[in-house]
Amino acid sequence: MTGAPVIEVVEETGSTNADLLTRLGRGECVPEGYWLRARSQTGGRGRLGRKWESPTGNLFCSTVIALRDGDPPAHSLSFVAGLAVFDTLRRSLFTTTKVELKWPNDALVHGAKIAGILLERVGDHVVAGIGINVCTAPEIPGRKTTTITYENGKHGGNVSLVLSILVDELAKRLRHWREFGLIATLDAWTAAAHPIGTMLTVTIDGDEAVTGSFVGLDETGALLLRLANGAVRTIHAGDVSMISEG
Ligand code: BT5
Repeated sequence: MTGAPVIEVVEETGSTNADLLTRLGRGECVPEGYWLRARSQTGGRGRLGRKWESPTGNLFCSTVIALRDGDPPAHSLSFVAGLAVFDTLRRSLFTTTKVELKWPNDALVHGAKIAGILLERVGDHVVAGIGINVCTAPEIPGRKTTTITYENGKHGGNVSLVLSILVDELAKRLRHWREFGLIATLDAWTAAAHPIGTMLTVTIDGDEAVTGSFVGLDETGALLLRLANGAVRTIHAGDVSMISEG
């Protein structure tokens, strides 16, 4: 059983993910339901060694998932976290604002990145780190970014409230993943993602670029792309950019 959530807030740290990985790595008990939030992060991390811009006023937090016998594969927690972020944004933005998940786990509003997720594993624990742009959109060359307050016409800048929604939604999505299995989570993710037929370009290993239309996910969560020659390619890892909706 998972206890009631506990949220610890610190003024500043390098990276909330790094902090939880260190604690777990030295054998400290960090129970599921524990969340670490930093008001400011000096070394926010993205995937593959990239940087997460962490201006004060945004949400930076990490939590731990303790893997259990019978859980779906750990990598699929990326979809669980993506859906929790999606639900959080849905509850934090005007109902008319369209939120879209982008494989593997970006959250976009009108094509601009509003949140990012970083999953890192140590033994039988996964640290899920989530950054949500609440008040400040960093300027990043070649990339559109946005925030909850920008999309809401300056409303909704309460970081604690956004976190309390996220804590609730992650617990719900985690329960659903454990009770109903991976396929149910993948179906929910597909419904929240770019529509079938969206033209995507995927960069694999930093150099190979593959373009095709989004067919869906396979039963493991890999991305299925229909190429120009009609063949369907299965992609297990890569960075996606969207070209258009087909
Ligand atoms: C991510 O990586 O999107 C994962 C971000 C996870 C951040 C959280 S914050 C709490 C926890 N502690 C950490 O240290 N990390 C986690 P990726 O898919 O690799 O995207 C990184 C790319 O997004 C960068 O290379 C930029 O192009 C862009 N980016 C960086 N900061 C951004 C921001 N605040 N908003 C939108 N885009 C950003």
